[in-house]
Amino acid sequence: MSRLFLAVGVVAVVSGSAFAGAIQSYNYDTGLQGWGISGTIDWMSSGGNPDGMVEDGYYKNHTGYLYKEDISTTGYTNIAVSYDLKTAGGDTEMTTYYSLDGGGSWNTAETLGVGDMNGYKNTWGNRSYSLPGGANNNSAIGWKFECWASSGSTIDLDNVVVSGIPEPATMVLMALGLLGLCRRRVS
Ligand SMILES: [Ca+2]
Repeated sequence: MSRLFLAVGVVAVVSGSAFAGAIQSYNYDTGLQGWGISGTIDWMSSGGNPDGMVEDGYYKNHTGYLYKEDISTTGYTNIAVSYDLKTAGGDTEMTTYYSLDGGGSWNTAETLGVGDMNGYKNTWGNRSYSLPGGANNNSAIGWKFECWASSGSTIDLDNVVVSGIPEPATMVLMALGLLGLCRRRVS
């Protein structure tokens, strides 16, 4: 048994440090990459960080939505979403939502008021949000941006990344594989 615990420990440490990273990445360089839009949001072929991006607003003074409801985190835990944000012009506001059931119900992740959004005026910044445990190993994660930009103002979004680390069950399977190798060597 000691070999099993050793193997589990080694794999867990290696997985947690070396294999954490992007599960899905969306740079919008050549299109929406499966994301849906409604309201005043449009895909733009330039102006992003870099290249293509998604933009809300500009002389529209209404609300736009950018959303995806079928992001899979199967096999991963510690799920987080990060994205690049830039604003321009006057007042803007944005609320982000996550879904654990393919868009059936939405939960507020963050609400960014005018003051928060002004911190991203005319320069790209990055924000990230950690999802709750229900997002682990889930084939139907949803993420939604709700953007409001006053007339003549814009909200730019780029580089949405869903990240995580391999779930424990995956690590244990890898450890059992190592244990099997140890036994073959002994016998
Ligand atoms: Ca881009």
